[in-house]
Amino acid sequence: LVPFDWEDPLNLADQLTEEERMVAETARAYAQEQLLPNVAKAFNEEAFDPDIMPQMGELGLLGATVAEEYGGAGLGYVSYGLIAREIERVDSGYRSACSVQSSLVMHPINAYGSEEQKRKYLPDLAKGTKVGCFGLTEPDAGSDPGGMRTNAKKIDGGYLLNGAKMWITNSPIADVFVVWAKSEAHDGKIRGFILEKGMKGLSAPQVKEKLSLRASITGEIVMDGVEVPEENLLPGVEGLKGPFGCLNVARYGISWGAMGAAEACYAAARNYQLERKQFGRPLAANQIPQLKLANMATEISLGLQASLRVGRLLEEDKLTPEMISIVKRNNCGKALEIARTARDMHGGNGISSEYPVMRHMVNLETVNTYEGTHDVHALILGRAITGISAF
Ligand code: TGC
Ligand code: FAD
Repeated sequence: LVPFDWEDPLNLADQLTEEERMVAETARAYAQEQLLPNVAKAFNEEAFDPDIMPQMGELGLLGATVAEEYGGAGLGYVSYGLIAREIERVDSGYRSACSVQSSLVMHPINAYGSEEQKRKYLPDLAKGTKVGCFGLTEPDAGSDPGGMRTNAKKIDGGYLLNGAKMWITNSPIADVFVVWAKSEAHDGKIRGFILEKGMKGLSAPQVKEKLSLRASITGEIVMDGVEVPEENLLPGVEGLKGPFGCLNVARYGISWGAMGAAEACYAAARNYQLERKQFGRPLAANQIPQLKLANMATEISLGLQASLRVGRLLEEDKLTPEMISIVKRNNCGKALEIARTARDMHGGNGISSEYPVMRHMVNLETVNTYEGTHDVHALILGRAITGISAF
């Protein structure tokens, strides 16, 4: 009989190719050796280390699925998911930085951009020497991005953008801004624009004092009559399917990432329960903790299997967005539950930043909300199941 591996109960590793295992090992070594030692300080001080993006770029962790001719690594979607899992095992904020750059900035330029745009922006974004952000959400348009107010007016040689985006990962340090706006010249349809740091009228103030995702930097995007040249319009898409196409890939990556955070909490809880003694024996000798650990191992291994299945379908181009809603919603919700349980299993120590569990727990509150809240994904599924839109 093959022995049971508590860290990989359903032997996921056996379902991966040699290349995928190597990608995961590279990402894991980087995350554990370079990110983990500094994360508690970064979280406590609400500081994002700017060296992280070039470090990830150097290892090929940014734009992993983008073709090598544009600076990407030309890998499959399962490799992309494995990278997200390893980075988020350390912190959801670091995975955020990585997935925004890869799925929400490089992906739209790669999928909807002109040849010139791809050659101009993708290589530096892949290296991490340029940082990108994605502006869809607004102060009054979150779950309903179709209600956005940001607009583009046609002017000679380009467009004039006015509006404000809110809760934008990486925006205060971004060089490249992929912004979605209603364009008067295109019958009011939503179009994507590439803005660059330094454009007149563009600013990105930081949102401070977040209680979640503190190792990630978040801000606004304020556009006060920003002149954007014609060649910075993304030519290949119009309508909400533009941003949603990017969200499909990002949400899929998050489904892996959330499981990475859950695995970190499960491992920490197991370790703590084995080491801590109360009533003269390890906590792990009691039935209730064993039940909790069994539930964690079950949810994590099922969640990872589901993400792997969706990743393979994505690679075969056989995917529907509802499948992504299933894994994004399930894995984020389950990870949050696991983090809360792991925090409880650490007793008083669980609230200290010496242990990772409370940091993961508060991070996962955001992960459960962004890229479509838990309930919004239920409604996407409900619409597909019943044929009736509840929005
Ligand atoms: P709806 O009528 O459903 O669709 C409008 C058009 O879009 C198309 N579409 C999709 N296309 C591709 N993929 C998908 N998943 C798509 N979903 C819809 C649809 O076919 C239609 O196309 P067309 O050609 O007919 O116009 O639109 P709706 O307004 O009813 O949408 C409802 C809803 C709830 C599904 C949608 O608005 C939604 O998903 N809301 C959640 C918003 C969200 O996820 N925001 C994320 C912001 S970015 C972010 O959070 C980044 S955090 C990153 C990090 O730090 O990691
Ligand atoms: P709302 O839409 O106002 O929702 C509030 C509550 O109402 C939720 O519980 C929701 O589920 C519920 N609700 C909404 N509509 C319905 C309905 N019809 N039926 C039932 N319940 C409903 N956005 C970007 O564009 N780019 C980014 O990089 C980005 N990064 C982020 C980083 C952080 C740290 C955070 C917190 C958010 C980020 N977001 C980003 C924004 C994120 O996507 C939104 O917060 C999210 O989509 C929810 O929108 P909202 O906050 O306006 O909440």
